[in-house]
Amino acid sequence: TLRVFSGMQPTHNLHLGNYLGAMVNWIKMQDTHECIYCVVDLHAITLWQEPKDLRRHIRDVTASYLACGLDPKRSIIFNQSQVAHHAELAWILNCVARLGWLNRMTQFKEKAGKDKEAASIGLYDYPVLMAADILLYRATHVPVGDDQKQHLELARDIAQKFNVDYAGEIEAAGYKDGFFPLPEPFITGPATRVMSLRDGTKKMSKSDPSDLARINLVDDADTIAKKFRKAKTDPDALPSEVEGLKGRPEADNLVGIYAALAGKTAADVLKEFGGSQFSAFKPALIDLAVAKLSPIAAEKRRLEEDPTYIDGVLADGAARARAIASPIFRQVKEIVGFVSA
Ligand code: AQP
Repeated sequence: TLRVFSGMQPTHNLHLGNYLGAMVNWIKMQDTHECIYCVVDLHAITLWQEPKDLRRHIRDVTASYLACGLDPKRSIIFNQSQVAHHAELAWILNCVARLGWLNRMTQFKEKAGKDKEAASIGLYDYPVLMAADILLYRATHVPVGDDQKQHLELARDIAQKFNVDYAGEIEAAGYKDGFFPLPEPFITGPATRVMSLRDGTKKMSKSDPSDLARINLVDDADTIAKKFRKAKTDPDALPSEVEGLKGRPEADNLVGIYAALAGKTAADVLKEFGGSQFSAFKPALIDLAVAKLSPIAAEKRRLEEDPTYIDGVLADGAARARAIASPIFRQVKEIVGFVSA
């Protein structure tokens, strides 16, 4: 079976980067794959989260998932900490993954900042937990933004090493091509890496201290308009060919955002807007963004009024996730050599 797994951290409201880099593909894949979408709260606490904020963000991100168009009847939607196997499998995979592999992870270097000694061990181990999330369901496809590419490669390396280390047991259990499928990254579309609106060389991020750097999925029309109006640009007109965007990160970013929101390619957008100044392009971008994002914000506001419904979606999703994960994890324990009742 083709099985999709992906997740987002409940550290803040979702932003346009999360939406265009990942969510748009999550929604589409519901039509073609069995989909499991997680609110990765265990990942969130790798950096300090105030408990009352975390609680709110878990429900907020779930509401955003639903408001964006994830369908809890078709997809499994749940929060990671309700399915204990994620943490249990992560431990086993910690003993498969090598220190040298983790030492190469660039996200840890960025998020740990200057004082690496003061970073949590969880932050360092983040990519192993992510591998566990995916492999626990023997997922085959992982739709993510470009920034997660390196972590996906690590997940494949871990799966591969597990398959080789335990090849004898795995074969004896009747698996011909290894126990874990090597998960395929699914990183596609015109906006796999949405950049900050204030600095075209930095990724749009939840943790950017400037709210002007990102469009949040809950921003109202006036806020969206203000942020795009203030978005950094260069003084030139838009080029008519994609090659003309080279060395112009801000222009490249805004064209990519427009293309992704319109369901077009960057080349199509430049056919229409090549030669236009930003003073003409930005209003069109604002209209498009408001038209696409306002219904999502409205639906999220509606859902927020019913936390019981949200908690019910998560409980139901967790039960369904557990039903898939339990037999897989039982098999992993047997392969490793644990004795159970
Ligand atoms: N700027 C982005 N462009 C495209 N895709 C992005 N994603 C995140 N930022 C961008 C994708 O969104 C999914 C969920 O991300 P996450 O919440 O797990 O990851 P994150 O990197 O922690 O998000 P932020 O916003 O960058 O938070 P901070 O500021 O805490 O680092 C993933 O598929 C990710 O690729």
